[in-house]
Amino acid sequence: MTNTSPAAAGSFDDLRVDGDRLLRRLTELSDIGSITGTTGSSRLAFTDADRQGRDLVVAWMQELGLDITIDGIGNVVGVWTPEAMSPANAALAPVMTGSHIDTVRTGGRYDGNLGVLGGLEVIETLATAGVVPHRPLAVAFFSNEEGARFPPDMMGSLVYVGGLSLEEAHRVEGIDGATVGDELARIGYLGSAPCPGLVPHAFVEVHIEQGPVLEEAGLDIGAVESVQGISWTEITIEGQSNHAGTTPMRLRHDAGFVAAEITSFVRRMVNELGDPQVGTVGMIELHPNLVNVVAASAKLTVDLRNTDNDVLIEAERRLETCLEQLAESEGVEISTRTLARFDPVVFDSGVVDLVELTAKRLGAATLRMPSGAGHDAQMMERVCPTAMIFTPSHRGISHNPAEHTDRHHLELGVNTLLGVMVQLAEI
Ligand code: HGY
Ligand code: MN
Ligand code: MN
Repeated sequence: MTNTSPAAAGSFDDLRVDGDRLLRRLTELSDIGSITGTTGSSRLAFTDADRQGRDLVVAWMQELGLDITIDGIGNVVGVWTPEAMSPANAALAPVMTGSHIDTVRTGGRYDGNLGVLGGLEVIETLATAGVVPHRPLAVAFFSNEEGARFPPDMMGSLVYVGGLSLEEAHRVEGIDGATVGDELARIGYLGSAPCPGLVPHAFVEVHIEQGPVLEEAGLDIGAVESVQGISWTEITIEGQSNHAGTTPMRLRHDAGFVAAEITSFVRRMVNELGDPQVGTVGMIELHPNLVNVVAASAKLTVDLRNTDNDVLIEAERRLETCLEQLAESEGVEISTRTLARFDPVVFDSGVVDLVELTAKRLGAATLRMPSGAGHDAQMMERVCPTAMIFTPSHRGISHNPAEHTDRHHLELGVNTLLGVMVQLAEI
């Protein structure tokens, strides 16, 4: 999409979202699954807390009179078609925004929630002002963006764009042994709307940066150009449980030691490859996990990311070599399972331009930048022109209940979203 005309820019220049209403909704949503003493929440995908969050946002969509659909992976889309819109325009594909409302176990108030509630806020602001865009607007929340309970991440939006079959997604077993299909049915969000879903005219997502770049540079808005590649691997190590006191070191097949070696290897390898390569061992489980037993087995996860897919592939190769060497030297069996693998994604330059232009018109200091985190927008880019709007994260903290973005930047991000959506509707 290259002919992004700023012509419509003047039509909403003086329109601003209602910051009080936005913050009120963000607070009310984060009170569900709230983490005591913090502003954060824990709403892992398809848990009861996720269901409660869904019910709340669906109720807000109903209050706005949106046409709501729920699909087979639980994605929820609300479409706003003002009565005053001409039938011809009402029949056009909508400009869509959205994000996710599931969280990690140590979730913050804004990750994902800002993108969904910001979309509601844009629609309510336009409806209240009597502004009729050139085409319908839609706001979605996609299921299981985090992938922390049921991998991969961005599962809902991946199914929405046809990148994963509904059957395959339903069969995914979570870290607690439940399956996606059973949990969706249990919480009442196994919808009937078809997957792949409605293809929007364009998609734009506002999200906190979740990193330190904007705040450290004293900037206000990120015009996100790309998302880095993501590689998640689950590693299972089968050793031999033995007595911690009587077993000489030369006779040990210690799965716990091997897990620790892999963890330190990942850090060394990432340092050798240098920025922007990142690597994380976020989960380690030992069995039987007892003080006086050499660990029989271990399961751990490795999250590798890079903007350059060739370097990411090199990192994966080095990890594989490390596992082969450890299996040999420690006499253990090592098996791996890919939990997620997404190549880097480049967003539509025309939409990125529009984000940058609109934010600048609102007085923001902007930066064109990549995203370190995965987002639903990276899946939507497969089917329509897409980009993202970043707001700064205080001290770059996220996936942490202390996650914070100040009100000024929350409003600036959602006002940018409003401008971009109205202009995209004109194109
Ligand atoms: O893992 C991610 O980047 C995102 O938070 N799902
Ligand atoms: Mn997110
Ligand atoms: Mn997240």
